[in-house]
Amino acid sequence: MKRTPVYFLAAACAALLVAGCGSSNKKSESTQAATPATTETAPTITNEKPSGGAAAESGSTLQLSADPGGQLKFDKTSLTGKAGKVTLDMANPSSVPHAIGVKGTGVDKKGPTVSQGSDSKITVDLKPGKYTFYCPVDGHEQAGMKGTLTVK
Ligand SMILES: [Cu+2]
Repeated sequence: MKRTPVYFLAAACAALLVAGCGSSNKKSESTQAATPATTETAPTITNEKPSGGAAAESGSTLQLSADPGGQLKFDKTSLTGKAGKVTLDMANPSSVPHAIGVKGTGVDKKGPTVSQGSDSKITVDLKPGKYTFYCPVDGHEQAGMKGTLTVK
């Protein structure tokens, strides 16, 4: 009577392990084979959603940074983005306050001036063309804190 439960448990465990392994393997294999991806292979590369509805979802973010050494420049002098909603996210690791702005082709938007350790962000709706991104803090753009944003 004492040993029966042990044998029973051991046998039950072994059976479960074998059965569990075997059946789950077979199951996942047959599931994958039986249901090939039918919806993800459609050629939808150029299908842009009409402007309006889901613009926020299709927006892109461009990241840049102010010069960490305190010079009046960004870490990039050119950026490339996709037409639509574009967010510029400028990190400011410098002890000099900076901000991010975009202007050109009817656009003129400035982000908040932020101090060290913060990000200045703006989101603009851009058409294809060339824009200027710059720091709107007095004198910074003139000192060279700017670059070209090309939108395609
Ligand atoms: Cu600046």
